[in-house]
Amino acid sequence: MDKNSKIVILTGAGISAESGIDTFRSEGGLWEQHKVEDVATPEGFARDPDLVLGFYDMRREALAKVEPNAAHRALAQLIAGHSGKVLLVTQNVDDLHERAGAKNVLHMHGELKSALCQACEMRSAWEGPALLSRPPCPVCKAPMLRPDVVWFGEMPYEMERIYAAIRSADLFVSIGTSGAVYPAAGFVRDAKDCGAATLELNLEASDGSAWFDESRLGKASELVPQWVDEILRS
Ligand code: BV8
Repeated sequence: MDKNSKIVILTGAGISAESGIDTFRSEGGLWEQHKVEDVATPEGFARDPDLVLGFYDMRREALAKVEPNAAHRALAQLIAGHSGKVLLVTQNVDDLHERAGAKNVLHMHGELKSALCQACEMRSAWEGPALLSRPPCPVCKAPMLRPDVVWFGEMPYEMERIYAAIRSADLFVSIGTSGAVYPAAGFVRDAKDCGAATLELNLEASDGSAWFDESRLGKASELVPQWVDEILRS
């Protein structure tokens, strides 16, 4: 690692846990309250659109009640302060990285604050009203908006850009993810195959821990500021 190193960071729900946003696979997590196939698949949306629109409206509204935590803020400082390239890829659909000041965040699974029109396929920044009320698409006016979120079986956004960054990375860091969902869970292997060093910061061992050169276990709000400090001082 030197001051011009290229770093690719992947974050998951665990980085937002201490801000009060439910993760997916923990006790009482999001997937315990709702079956994945009912709320995070195109088939579930076709079967019961109101259930799915309401699920994402509820999560969007909950964003107003939470704040970024020290881990989000530390990554924003790294992006601003590191003289090498940093690409922050998140699986999260919340806006806490941006609200902590991070620039150019890549939301590979989409965003709660974006709506996708099923008629004109345009994406629009979205603060509300609830999609459940079938508001008109800001572009084509059709009342056909859905959450701009990547469901199971759908292609994540900007995969080529992500793989290009991984191929030239010196360091790949995974923060707060269980390594249960692909293709994100495979990034560590791609990074290793391309010669990058790999580091995991997570509350507990993940499905991918064995693939990391180093795994630090603990809370993101403690581990991430510590690690960013090491990088900015190196
Ligand atoms: C696709 C929607 C085709 C938004 C989500 C192999 C290759 C390719 C695909 C597949 C494959 N095998 C299977 C598949 C299909 C599928 C898949 O992966 N299934 C799994 C279940 C086996 N993948 C797909 O369908 C993907 N699309 O494959 O397209 C394709 C792809 C590539 C090329 C060609 C074709 C689409 C996947 C996206 C699905 N959408 N979400 C939303 O509702 O939010 S997934 C959902 O899970 C979220 O996005 C979430 O981010 C993601 C991963 O979960 P995590 O973020 O890791 O959260 P989790 O709760 O699991 O873990 C939290 C972690 O944090 C834990 O480890 C915990 O210990 C830790 N933690 C908790 N507290 C803290 C903490 N850490 C630190 N500090 C703390 N305080």
